[in-house]
Amino acid sequence: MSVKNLNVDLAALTTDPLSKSAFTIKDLIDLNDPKLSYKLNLSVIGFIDLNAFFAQCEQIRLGLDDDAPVVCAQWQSLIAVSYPARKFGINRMDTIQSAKKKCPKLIIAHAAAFKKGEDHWLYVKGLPDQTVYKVSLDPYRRESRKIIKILKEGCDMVEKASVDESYMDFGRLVYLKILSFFPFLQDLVREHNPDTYLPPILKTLPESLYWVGDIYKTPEEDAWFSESQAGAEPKPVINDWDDICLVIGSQILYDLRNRVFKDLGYTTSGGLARNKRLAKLAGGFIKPDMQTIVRNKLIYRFLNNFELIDITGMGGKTGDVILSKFDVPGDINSIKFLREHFLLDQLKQELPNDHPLAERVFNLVRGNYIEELVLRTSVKSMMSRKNFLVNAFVDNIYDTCDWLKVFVGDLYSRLIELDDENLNLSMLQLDSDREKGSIMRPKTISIQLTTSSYTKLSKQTPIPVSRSLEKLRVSMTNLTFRLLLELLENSNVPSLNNGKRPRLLKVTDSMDVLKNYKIMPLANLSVVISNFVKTTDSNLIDSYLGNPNNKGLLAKQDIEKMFSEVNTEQPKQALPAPIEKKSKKPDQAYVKKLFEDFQISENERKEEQAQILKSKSASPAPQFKEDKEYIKKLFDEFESSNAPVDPPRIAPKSKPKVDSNPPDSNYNVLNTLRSSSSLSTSEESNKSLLERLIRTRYCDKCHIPVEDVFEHVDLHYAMELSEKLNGTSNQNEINPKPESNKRTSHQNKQENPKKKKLDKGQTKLPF
Ligand code: DCP
Ligand code: CA
Repeated sequence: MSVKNLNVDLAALTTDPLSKSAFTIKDLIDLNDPKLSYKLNLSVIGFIDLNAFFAQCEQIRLGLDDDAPVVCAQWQSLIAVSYPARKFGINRMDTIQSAKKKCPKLIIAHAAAFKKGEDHWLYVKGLPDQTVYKVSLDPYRRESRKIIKILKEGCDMVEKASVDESYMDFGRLVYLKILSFFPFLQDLVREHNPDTYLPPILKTLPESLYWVGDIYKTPEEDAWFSESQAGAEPKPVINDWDDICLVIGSQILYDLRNRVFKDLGYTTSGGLARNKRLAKLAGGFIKPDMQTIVRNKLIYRFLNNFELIDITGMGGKTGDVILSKFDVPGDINSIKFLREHFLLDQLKQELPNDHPLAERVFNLVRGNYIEELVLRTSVKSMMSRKNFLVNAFVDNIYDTCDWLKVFVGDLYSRLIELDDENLNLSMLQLDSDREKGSIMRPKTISIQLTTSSYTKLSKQTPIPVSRSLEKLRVSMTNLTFRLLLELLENSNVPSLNNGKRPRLLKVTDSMDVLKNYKIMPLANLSVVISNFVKTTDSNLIDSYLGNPNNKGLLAKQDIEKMFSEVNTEQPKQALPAPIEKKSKKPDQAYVKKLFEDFQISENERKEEQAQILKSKSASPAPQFKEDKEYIKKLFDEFESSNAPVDPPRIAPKSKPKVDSNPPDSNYNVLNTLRSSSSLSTSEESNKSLLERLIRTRYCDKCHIPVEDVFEHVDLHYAMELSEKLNGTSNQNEINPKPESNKRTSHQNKQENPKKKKLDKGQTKLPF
């Protein structure tokens, strides 16, 4: 049901009561218990997804009409495409140029950005210069927070699943409403005979009970529509109390979506079903500005619109392995096939080492996979990073410090957001186990950098825990500067600091001196805060190493002061952590693992990209369709440079912890291998590949668009290495799989009805 064009059908519901209800008094009462309400047959879980979220944010910020073709850009790439723009065949794989060709009147709103040296973001007129700006997602996170606040005001259990997606457990709301619609249920609840069955539903239901949204229908309901009532909407039949719970849920869901629209102007798509996975599939079923409801009796039929790989968690290698392992024929619906041909024991037999996966598949294909709502995600780390363009590598201390300031500003905004989330959660979502007013603070800060010759270096130090975010910001700024200088001083990369000792820098040094203080060009730089600890009002240690009165931001001229602080002796606890010694000799097993990691992730990504590219070339203006899993993965990668992330997924174990020791201990395996002479030719070629990638974001070796250029070049190194170690070429394996092997969802089923069977072992890795 659209929030823009309200057209609610108030006609009485069509009922066909079962002679005996399938639900007991206990089932009903359990709806009122948040610890149980998500896993019942009467459960009512809502899902809300913002339509073209970043593009909508920009449309509203700029005061544009709803039908304006707006896109949100990050440099030359599109990160969100409004629905009016999608009508021109524009999608996220377009560049600004290709999108403009499709729609000359396209409105391009570039995301906000931090300017080098500034600790706050702003909107730049036109397209910002990538060499001096770093994109900020803060405006979208702010809007996201406002939306979540509205949802939490209307519902006691809200899980924020991503920047624009939320799950809600409507258990309590439904329980209260059902008792008020049907007062006789109150007596039954009071009598408390939990195992007694509920009476059959009434033939005539209260007038104020009506469906809101698009109800997924039975074949009979659909037939009724096409044969006898052409032109009129069929009335989905209500049989039992679970249907009534969903009717009530559909009203609640609509009400929440409507509040978001009325208060903030955003349209959303909603889904309603008895668990999270189903609700999410329902939410994506009709977009934009609609909601889809899946009744329990329709779950199998509804699921048959999707393929296994459409379900969250089954999109990558896991889904492919299952399809191949169970010989799912390419031309048969995979969910239906698995449901009809395999019982749990058979699935377990085929997956002897992974019974939990067997159970998951068993339940997923039956729409019976139950997950609790996650109300608070524990943050592990946050990273702020910038990849520098090849012609604008940072090569002096002054500029490096300017970027560090940007990163600290970025992390600071995200810490504010984190506090906001934690404090709001404590206030709105009452839970006896939860500590009130608890906030999270990082205990460790590190800087990480990659030089233009691919050497990765990092150094970390503890951060004094402070409740005041202002103090924390000043600490973070001081510490990153100090870490940088220590890293330069102790670096085993001879040219990193041009052989000079940074500590020779003096307070009195002018900006010119700092600017002229050349270091080896940096290809990327990041600041990571980690080791978050939960802290409350009572147990805060408000220690601060700097001047307690210094609340202000650090202006450019403060850099001198920082150098002065850096030059003073550091307290003991700020010394770097001990280094993990690493053998200089490449460890084959390790490299194998490293390569497998690359292979898995890259293959998944390339398959998806190739599929999208192919569908683009097959039809000049294809109906917009994106694989949510793939997009989420891209988004995660995107977030790795902009939002809280886990440590980078490339060779995490090999990350040099602190690079202040003798040369042999500090390089990661890839770097060690790269520096071996046998790879020097390919190193050259990969360097020029990197330059091309940075310019074009398109790999002319693999013929695919590339998001993370450094990671992609690493893949090529790993490929060459694997070839060298094994004496075989892996080129075939990294090429995207033929499209015919990829399954399609309901949205593009008609475009690609023919599905081929996966070859057994196709996902096998080259080692
Ligand atoms: N996002 C991004 N980069 C990506 C994917 C997403 O920056 N590769 C951002 C922009 C999106 C937002 O995340 O607006 C939400 O992502 P969705 O996948 O939900 O996509 P949209 O909201 O843009 O579109 P839809 O209406 O299809 O949900
Ligand atoms: Ca969305």
